[in-house]
Amino acid sequence: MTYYTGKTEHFAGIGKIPFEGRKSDTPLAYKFYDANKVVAGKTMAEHLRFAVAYWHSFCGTGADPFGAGTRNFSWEKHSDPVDNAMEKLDAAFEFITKLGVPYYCFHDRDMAPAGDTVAQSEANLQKLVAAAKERQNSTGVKLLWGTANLFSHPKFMNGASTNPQFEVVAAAAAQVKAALDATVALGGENYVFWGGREGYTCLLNTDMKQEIEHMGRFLQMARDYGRSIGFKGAYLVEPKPMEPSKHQYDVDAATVIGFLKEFGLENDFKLNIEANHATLASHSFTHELQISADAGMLGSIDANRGDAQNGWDTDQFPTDIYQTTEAMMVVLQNGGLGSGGLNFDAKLRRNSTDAEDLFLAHIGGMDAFARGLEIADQLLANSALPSLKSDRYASFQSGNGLKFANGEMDLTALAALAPVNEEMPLVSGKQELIENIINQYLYK
Ligand code: XUL
Ligand code: CO
Repeated sequence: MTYYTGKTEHFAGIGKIPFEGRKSDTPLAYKFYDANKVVAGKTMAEHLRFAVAYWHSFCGTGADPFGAGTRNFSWEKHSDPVDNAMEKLDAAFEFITKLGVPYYCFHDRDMAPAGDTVAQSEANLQKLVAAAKERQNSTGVKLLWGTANLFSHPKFMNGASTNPQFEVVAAAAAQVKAALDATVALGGENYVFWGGREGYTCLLNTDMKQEIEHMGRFLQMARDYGRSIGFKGAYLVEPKPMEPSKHQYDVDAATVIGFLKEFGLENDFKLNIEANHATLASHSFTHELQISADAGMLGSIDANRGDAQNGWDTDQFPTDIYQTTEAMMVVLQNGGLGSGGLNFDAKLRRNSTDAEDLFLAHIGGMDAFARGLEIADQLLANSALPSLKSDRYASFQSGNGLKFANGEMDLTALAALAPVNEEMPLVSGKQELIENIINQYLYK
């Protein structure tokens, strides 16, 4: 992949990021992410399928409730917002190709500004999609997923598909339809639904049953429309328990899996698991991945991290190799992510204001996952970890244990097999041994 520049080089002075290995002290070089290195039969690029998030990387100014943005975008220099969007697209492809990442993802409104009418908004999006398609073709960069922003505009203050006002539900449909068209036009491999305001701020004025039924119906309609225009990829729901709503219906992976099954969506939909959403739901990232994998519904990952002292969604770039190792063990045991990948739904800190900071953040995140992949592979292939887990269940592998597991006995038969004495020999969980082995492999 050679890097792309439009008329202006927006990240001037920064070239293509090379792989230099762990001994390198060059900040703008990969230490662990070697795209072509083979691990467990596949290249790192094939395992990790990294994607750059359009919204944080090219739209997030660093503004927060207490202060204005701190990042200045060199492409924001035109009077027409569509011209700014076109130049932002150039900057995005320059960044993505310099970084050497194979995928990107976007919300409709990240890429193209809304117009005054629905028709104008759709025309803006189509113009940008045509330009994005050209840049995809000339660089080989691909679209991991598209989505619609159904949470920023004031009309979505009470939700999109779950809004108590029918007109807003219809407006959400127009946006999702156009975003599905855009995703298909760009060969997107997945389509994401994150229900940012699909929930409530006050239960006393909310008919939860009706709202959740509307959400199910809406997703069925979106699925059918996407299939009718040739979308063959996976639909993904991204769980998050709260923020911006007090309560979001897609609380966590287990809740979403139950919801998808209730509405007959389980064959078309999988889950997009975000690390910081997992912790916001009082789960670990690994827990959410494992629940999804166990249901055969692990679709894709929004790779980021929270802050242990903060309760909210800080969307920081992942750096913790212990976490990425645990995550990649689940992914490897799942046989990969299928059409999914690892999207950096992460933003720079507000005081990271140098042009190179966006590169450094992604390099760190990619290296953390690449190293996690290597360690996970070694743990699964060479350590006692897999057998320490399966040995705990050895008593269900034959005899009465197997009969029980296969549903071949009733409670009376099971009770008759109880050991005579209340005291019995117990099998250790070996947690400390497992934790010691992981630490040993982290530094091997
Ligand atoms: C918000 C979030 C979204 C989704 C896509 O917390 O994660 O950016 O990933 O809408
Ligand atoms: Co996300």
